Amino acid sequence: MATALEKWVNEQAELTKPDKIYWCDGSEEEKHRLIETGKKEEKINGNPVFFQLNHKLWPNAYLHRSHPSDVARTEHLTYVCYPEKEDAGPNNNWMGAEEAKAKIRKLFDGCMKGRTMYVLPYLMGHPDSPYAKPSVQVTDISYVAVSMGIMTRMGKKALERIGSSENFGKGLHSIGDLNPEKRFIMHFPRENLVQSIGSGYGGNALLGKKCFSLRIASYLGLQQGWLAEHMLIIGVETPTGKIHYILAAFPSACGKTNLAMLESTLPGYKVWTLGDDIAWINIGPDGRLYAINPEAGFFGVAPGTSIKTNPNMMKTLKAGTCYTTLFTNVALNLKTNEPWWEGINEDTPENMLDWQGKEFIPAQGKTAAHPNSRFTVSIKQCPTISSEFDNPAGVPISAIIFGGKRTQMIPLVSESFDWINGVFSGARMGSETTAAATNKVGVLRRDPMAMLPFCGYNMADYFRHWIEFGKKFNNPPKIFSVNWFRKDDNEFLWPGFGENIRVLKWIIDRIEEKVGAKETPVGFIPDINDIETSGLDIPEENLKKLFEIKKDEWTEEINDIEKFFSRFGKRMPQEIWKEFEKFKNHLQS
Ligand code: OXD
Ligand code: MN
Repeated sequence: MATALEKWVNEQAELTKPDKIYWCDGSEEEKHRLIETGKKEEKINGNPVFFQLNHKLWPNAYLHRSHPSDVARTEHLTYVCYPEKEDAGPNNNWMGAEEAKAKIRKLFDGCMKGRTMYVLPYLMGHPDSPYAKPSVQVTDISYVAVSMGIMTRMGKKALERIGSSENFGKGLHSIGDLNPEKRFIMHFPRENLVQSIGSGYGGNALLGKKCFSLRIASYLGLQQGWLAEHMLIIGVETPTGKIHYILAAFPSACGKTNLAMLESTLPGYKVWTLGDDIAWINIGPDGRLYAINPEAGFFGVAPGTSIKTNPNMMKTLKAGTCYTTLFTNVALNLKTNEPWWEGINEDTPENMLDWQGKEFIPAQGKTAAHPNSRFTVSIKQCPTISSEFDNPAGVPISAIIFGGKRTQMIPLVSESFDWINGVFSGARMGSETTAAATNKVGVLRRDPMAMLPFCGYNMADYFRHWIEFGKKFNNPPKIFSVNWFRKDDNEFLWPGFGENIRVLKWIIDRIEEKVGAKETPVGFIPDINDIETSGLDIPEENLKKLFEIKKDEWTEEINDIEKFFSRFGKRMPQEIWKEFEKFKNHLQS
């Protein structure tokens, strides 16, 4: 008798009518075969799905060019579908579950005719982890099948974990005809189901990532008492050899990947990488918080990545002797057949194709690589991978950091007074938008805990969940806020990148109770003498400016926070409003 999984896959095939069905095992040998198919048989916008890059310099690396209208997450076409609109909240686009299904069903009907349906059984999390979740995605494009093979643990172990159970994540994906008018990313959290059509872009199409591991998982976390967060996970080793595990939430394309594999400029400090995008946080058997990275790879932003800004990522990208690496929408150096993007090095090669495969003419003033061009690469290639990466229990958490891209006002680092004040500092977070989504770039928007585009339910309930969750575990981690991006006279005040270890050091000194701090309305801030600046050429005046809190600058911010919180009406927890009042009075007094 067919299992629930086989039955579900057959139903998807009956609807989409592929010519062939192929069950993926996730092996490297299979990736090579799928890449050959993508090179020879499948087309996107008239182009083959993959181009081989210079394997001497970039082992196992391939280039993919997406449809020019399909280069980033499309938040306006992303829906969370519950029977009641209130359950999706003002933070989500909502469509009634039945209406959504009827609408999208028509688009899926026969959409795989002439194509292969790839069946991808995968696990988010280590196969032996009690926190791991099995899922299956079907898709009709080799690029998504190969990418999911890099980003998840795919194959036999996932099938074993699903067995005859009905309890697995379900994802139906097709690139459809790539027409943005017929593009929808629909989530049905109560059914553990995602249906996505019309896009091959990472966040819209690799359903294990944002769709399942954040939107659906955040809802599962609400039901089951855990958190799914848009956070990197690192272990920071101090000169004594002690390792503190830290989580950090930043909006998309704000440097999470760089921080996740930071090359320390302070002797004796070292950062170990566990994840660069998503953390699932559970209460462990000893009552402490533990985090796992459900993913197995990085889907990072290429522009700006270089030996100077992120040497460990450059090593990761070139280490692909065992695993496949993909580049999406970067430029191509025709002389050397290498990938290229703005910021990779100082020179712009002469003979290049831009991200769309057209001759690159610098005088036209456009970038050669798309600003949201990406790499997809296995975490196993990362030279700083933590020895705990495969620990099924996860790592115990000492601190949580919230950060946004703010050119004004927000201090380099501050520490919340307690858990609830920390939840408030995450809830009031704002950040300037980036090219990771198709919205306008550089506009300030409130992005609580960097989860605005990813929380799969009403964020008022999400804040309440954070508050309630905080009452259930021992040794609550301290909560910090950081901002690497503050400017004065249009110049960044802080050097960032590897120098951010100095901020991590202060955070650890606070955890280890080695230094005091000054109380301000936004939390405790360092005495500037407690920030280690040896070997760093930064004027004291700039350090002071990094921590300046000017009352008049905050009026607009306070109003904006109040306006944002008010959108949640009565559902907003009173505890958050109480923190807001304290914060406002403190800033205005
Ligand atoms: C991502 C994103 O791809 O946040 O990680 O957009
Ligand atoms: Mn992300």
